[in-house]
Amino acid sequence: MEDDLRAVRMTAPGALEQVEVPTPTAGPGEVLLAVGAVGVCHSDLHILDAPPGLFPTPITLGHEIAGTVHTLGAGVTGWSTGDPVAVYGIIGCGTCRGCLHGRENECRTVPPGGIGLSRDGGLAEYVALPASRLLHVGNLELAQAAPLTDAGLTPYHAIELARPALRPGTSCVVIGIGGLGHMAVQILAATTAVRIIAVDSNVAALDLATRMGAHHVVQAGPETVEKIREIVGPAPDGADVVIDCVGVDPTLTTARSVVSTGGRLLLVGLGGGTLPVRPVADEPPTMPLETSVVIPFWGTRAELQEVIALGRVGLLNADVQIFPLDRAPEAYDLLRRGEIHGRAVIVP
Ligand code: FEH
Ligand code: ZN
Ligand code: ZN
Repeated sequence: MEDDLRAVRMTAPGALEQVEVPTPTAGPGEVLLAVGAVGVCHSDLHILDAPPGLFPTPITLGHEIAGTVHTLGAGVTGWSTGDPVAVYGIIGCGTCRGCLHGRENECRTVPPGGIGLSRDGGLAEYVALPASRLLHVGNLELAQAAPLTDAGLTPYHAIELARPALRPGTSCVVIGIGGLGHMAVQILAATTAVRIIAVDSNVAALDLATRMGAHHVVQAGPETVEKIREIVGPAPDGADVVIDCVGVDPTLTTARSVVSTGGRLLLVGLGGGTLPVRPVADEPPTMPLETSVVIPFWGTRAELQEVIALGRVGLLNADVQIFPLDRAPEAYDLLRRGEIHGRAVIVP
């Protein structure tokens, strides 16, 4: 094993650069993974932009990882060199109520513990991580398997939370057909019989949504709400479920303006927008009665198993844009400028 490897690190708050670092070794209970692919996630931009001290530096970013097992640490069983795997990125504390119930995405650790969050991630040629984070991916291409671990898992978990409302013949609006939105459309098409309405300002994204199973598309603009309401009907009826994959003020306003009485708003996008909550009062309410609002976070390991199963039977395919490791900073810049469609994936 050569001494140093290439990694893309947050070397200081806000600073992303490619560096040479010593090849990690697999500790007890860990494996050394040869990284096959790692997705470029908007949350990495939030990590880069976070207040100093919230996330450790230097840290190798990348929390959406697939690869092959290179070496096993002491005590690791059930895995073999060469196994193709996906990585469940969360590392829960194991003792809080969320973790005890298998919902490590509800872990009370702050900031969230995880690969590429609290310890080195996958933007490198190799990464050491707990064997407990691995899941088999079979013959899935690694550039397809990596996006499943976050761009797929996060909307899948959100849809699972809303599944009781996703009855045959109901309607679900997906706002923002980017890395998570295009996966959300596929998951709805593969696992429900709801009417899928995709909303985005970009025509190419709407074309992608149609190819992925959306029944209606609405180009966002001055009349977004009116166009959606032509499909879901007038207030106080409306969309049974709205998944906002963007999370900025305009999309949150659209979401709360089209959701039905008794509907569910899933705020998946971390765009920093505000959702005003004003029940019936002197002023008109900001949302209909009986609206449920959920802020999903990532997903569980059990759900990732199901997401991988969808991928392995061809029902969940990420629209990927491949970049080599040394163009990772460029990929993040393109993502920040809104110029990545589908999911950017780094292949070291
Ligand atoms: C990852 C790390 C920190 C915050 C949010 C995220 C999401 O991308 C997980 O889906
Ligand atoms: Zn992410
Ligand atoms: Zn915990």
